[in-house]
Amino acid sequence: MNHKRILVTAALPYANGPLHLGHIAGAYLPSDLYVRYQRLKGRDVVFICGSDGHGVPIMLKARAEGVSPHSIVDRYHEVMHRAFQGLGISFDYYGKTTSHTHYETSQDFFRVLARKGKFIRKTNEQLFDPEAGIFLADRFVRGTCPICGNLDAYGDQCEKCGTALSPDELINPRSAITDAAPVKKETTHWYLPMGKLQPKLEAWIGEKSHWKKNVLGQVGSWLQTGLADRAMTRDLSWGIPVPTDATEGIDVDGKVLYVWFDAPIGYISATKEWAEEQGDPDLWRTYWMDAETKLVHFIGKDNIVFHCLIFPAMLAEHGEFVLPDNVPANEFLNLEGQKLSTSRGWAVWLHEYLEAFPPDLLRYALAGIFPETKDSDFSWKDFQTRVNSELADVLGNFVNRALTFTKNFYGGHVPPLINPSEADLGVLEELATLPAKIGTCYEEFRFRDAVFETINLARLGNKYFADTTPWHLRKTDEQAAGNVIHVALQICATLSVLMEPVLPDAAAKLREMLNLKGIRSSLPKGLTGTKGWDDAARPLLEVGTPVQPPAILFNKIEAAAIQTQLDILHQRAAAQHPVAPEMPPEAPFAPLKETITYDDFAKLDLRMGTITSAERVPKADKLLCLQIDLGFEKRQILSGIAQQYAPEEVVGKRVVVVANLAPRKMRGFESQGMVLMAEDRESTLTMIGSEGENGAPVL
Ligand code: B3M
Ligand code: ZN
Repeated sequence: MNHKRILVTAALPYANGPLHLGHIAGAYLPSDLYVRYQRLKGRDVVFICGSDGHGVPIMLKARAEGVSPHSIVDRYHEVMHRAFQGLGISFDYYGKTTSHTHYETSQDFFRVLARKGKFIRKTNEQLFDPEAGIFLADRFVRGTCPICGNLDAYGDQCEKCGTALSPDELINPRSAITDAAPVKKETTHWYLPMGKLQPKLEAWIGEKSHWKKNVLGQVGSWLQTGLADRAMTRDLSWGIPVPTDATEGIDVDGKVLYVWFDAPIGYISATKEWAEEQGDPDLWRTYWMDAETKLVHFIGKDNIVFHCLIFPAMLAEHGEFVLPDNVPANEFLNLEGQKLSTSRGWAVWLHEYLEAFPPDLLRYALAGIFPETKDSDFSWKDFQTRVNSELADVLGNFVNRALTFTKNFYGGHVPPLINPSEADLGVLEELATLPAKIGTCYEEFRFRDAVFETINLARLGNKYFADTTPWHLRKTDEQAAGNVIHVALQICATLSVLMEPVLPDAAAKLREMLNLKGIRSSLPKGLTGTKGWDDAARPLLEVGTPVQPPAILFNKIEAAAIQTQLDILHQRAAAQHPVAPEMPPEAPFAPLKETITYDDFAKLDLRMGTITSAERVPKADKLLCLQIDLGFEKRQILSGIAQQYAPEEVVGKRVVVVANLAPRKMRGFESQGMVLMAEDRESTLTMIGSEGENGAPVL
C-alpha cells in the first residue's frame, strides 16, 4: 500500500536510570536515521517517544534510593530527554507516561476493551510477600531459573538464558524487597486471552513477510510455543489505577494497569499531546486511525513479543486503530567483547560520552555496527578507527581537497563544467544513482548499508581525484582541471544531503562551507526548504557560487583520549563489582547433596550416546538443541551449553544421557532427556563420556 504518512515510535525507555549505548544502538539512533531520511524525502512523518514511568523497575529504583517513584521518573525523564537532544535524536514529541493525558488514555482503552468483553477475568493464587504485605509481580520475585539453573532469575525473565518466565515457575522464589519466602494468596485479574487470539495474530503475522528475519524468528517461536493469556492488571501501589467503572462492581482497590498494557498506549498519548502542541488537538486521530498511516515501531529485541503480538492484539481488539506496518527490532550491542550490564558497571553512558566527543562521531560509529541481524560489539578502538580513517581520512580529506583547490586556483568560486571528460561524466552518472540506492537501504532498515554507501561516495571522490590528478592537469589543461573541481564540489554538495541523517552537524557545516542554500532540514517541521533527498541526484551547486575556505569537519581522536575512556570503563566495572568471584573462597565446591540409597540410584537410566547434530534455539541464548544417537533410538535433547559450545563443536561428541527423564517442552521444543556435564567452579561445563557403544547402560 502507498502510505500517506508515517508514524514512527521508539520504545519508551524506563525512567529508572540514564541511557547507555545499548539503548541508542537498539532503538533510538536507527529510528532517528529513518525519520531524518523520510523528512529529507519530504514525507509526512511524526516521531514519537517518551519516558516509561511505571512498572516494577521504577519501584525498585525508588525503594533503593528511599524516594518516591514520581521523583525517580521526573529526574530520569529530564536526564534522558537532555541526552537524546545532545545526540540529535529528533523526536517530534517526547512525553512521559505519568502525564494526565496518558492516565486518561490508558483508562479509556481499558474501559473500551472491558465493555466489549475482550478481557477474561481469572481468580487464582499468586505470590504474596507476608512481610511487606504486597503481591509480588514480575521483578519483585527472584529465584532459580527452572531452565538454566541461574540462581538469580527475575519473576518475568531469566537474564542468563533469556527465557520468559512467570513468577510461579521460579524454584525457591524469594521476595526482591524483603527476601522473605512468598506465600500464595488469591487475587483477581483481567487477562487478554492471547490463546484465543492466536489464530488471528497468526494470520496477521502471515502477511508480514517483509519483516526482518530476526523479528519473524522470535515471533514464530512465541507462536510455536503457544501464546498464554496475559494479565493486564497487577496488584501494585504504583501505576495507573484500574478504572472502577469498568470492573462490574469488583473491588479494584490496589490494582493498577500492567506496565506493558499502559506503556505502548503511551505512544498514543504522546501523539495526542503532540497534536495539542500543534494547535490541532484532533490531529492525532489521523495518525492512529487512518488506514493510510504507516506505523513503525523501533525497539530492541527484548521488546519483540510486546510490540509484535500483545500491543497489536490490544489495538485490534479495541478496533479503532491502525496496526504496525513494521517492527524493525535490533539485537543487542555488546561492549568490548562482553555483555553490557548496568549492574556490573559495564556500560558507556550517553551523557558521559557527550561530555567527551561530538555527537556525530558516535552516530556514525554506531550506525556502522548496528546489531541489525545479530548482536554486535562496540569497542573504543573501533570507534577511533572509524572516526580517524573513515570520517577524517576519507570524508574530511575529500572535502578539504576540493575546497582548498577551489580557493587556491579558482578564486573560491565553483568553476564551470565545459566539455567534460568521460571520467567527469562517469562520476556524475554514478552520483545520480545514489539517492535512490541509499534511500532503499533506509526504507528497508539496512542502516549499516546506508552508511557504507554514503561514505563510499567520498571514497569515489578521492579516487576520482587520484585518477585525474588536477594538480598536474591544471598545468597542461586548465579547463579540464576546472571540470574536475566542478565535479568534486558537486560530490561535496550531494554528500552534504546524503550524510545528513547520520551526520547532521557535519552536513550543516559542509553546506555552509559550500554556501549551499534551500536544502530542507531533517529536523521536525523542516519541510520549508525547496530541495531534498531526491534533488541530490543532480548537481546542486550553481557555477560561480562563492565557497568558503575549508574548515576541519572531523578532528582525529588521539590514542590517549581512547585510553581515558577505557580506564573509566574498567575502573567503573571494578568499583561496581569489586574482586567478587562467583563462588566465595570458603566454599570452593558445591556442598554434597543428601545421601541416597542404591535403589534411588538404580532408578536412573543412564546411556551412552553420540551427538549427531546441534543447532541454536531461537530466543534462548543458553540452549542448544541436540540430536543424539542412543543406538536403539534417536533423541532430541535441549541442553544449556550454548554459551560455551558452538553447535559445530559438539557434533560427534560422546555423551552420557539420562534416558528415562520425563520429556518436557522448552521454548516449544520437546526435550527427551538430559546430557550429563561436569561444571567446575568457574561454571565451565565439560561433557562426560568416552568409550562404550551408543545405547550402552552406564552403571
Ligand atoms: N520501558 C522496556 C524497556 O525500556 C519498556 C519499553 C516500553 S515501550 C512501550 O526496554
Ligand atoms: Zn535461565
